Amino acid sequence: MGWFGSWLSSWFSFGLSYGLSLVVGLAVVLAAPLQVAAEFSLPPLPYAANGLEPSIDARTMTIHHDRHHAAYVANLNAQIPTFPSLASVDLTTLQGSISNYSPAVRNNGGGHYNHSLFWTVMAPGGQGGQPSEALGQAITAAFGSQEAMEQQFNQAAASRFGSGWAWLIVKPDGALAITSTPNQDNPLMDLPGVERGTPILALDVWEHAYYLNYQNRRPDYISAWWDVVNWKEVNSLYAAAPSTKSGL
Ligand code: MN3
Repeated sequence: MGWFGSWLSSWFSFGLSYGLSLVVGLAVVLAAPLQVAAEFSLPPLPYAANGLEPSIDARTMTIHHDRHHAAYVANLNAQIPTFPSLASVDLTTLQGSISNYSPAVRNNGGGHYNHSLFWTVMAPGGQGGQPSEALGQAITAAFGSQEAMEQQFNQAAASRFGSGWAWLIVKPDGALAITSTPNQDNPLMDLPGVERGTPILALDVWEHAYYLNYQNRRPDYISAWWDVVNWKEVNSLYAAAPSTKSGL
């Protein structure tokens, strides 16, 4: 087979594979409406992947969102056939009844809720604003000062052994508290040992959240993270917390 034969044959195989992929693609598109839509979906990052630099680098954000968070969503949806009620429960409501479900729902449902909150309580440096007057007063009442609150939060984040989260929560009595949870648990979960409340600020201290840039220096990550806290969102979450709504 001369050059013309090779040329012809390569175009033929290209045409064949292209044609096949068109057929497969068309079949997927036609079949899609027949499938049950996935109940939970991955929210987009509310800023560019490099928007939180230098506190959190773009590669970490991309892997964290596109792979880790996406996996929690996919694995949670994979539990719907086992727990059909998942298809009609709101993600936040799910946390409060998590004890009714399997460890897979707890880990992946928690992971989906925690990360969905985490992305929103961060903003590019200089865009996060400041604690509102109401939140500032609640912080002073609970901790003595903003600085004291941050120190206590840092301590909770740094001392969480292994993987987990640090939280600023609004307790059922309306007061603020700092707590931490292991793995993908969170303060909304109806589990023994959880200090319960409405999360208004969250920090992921899993190694996947910082290891590429900070390696084992978790305290440096925590310290840099304060520069990208989205206080505007934290203020809204505080105002909307069930136990503070009556004070509005
Ligand atoms: Mn994470």
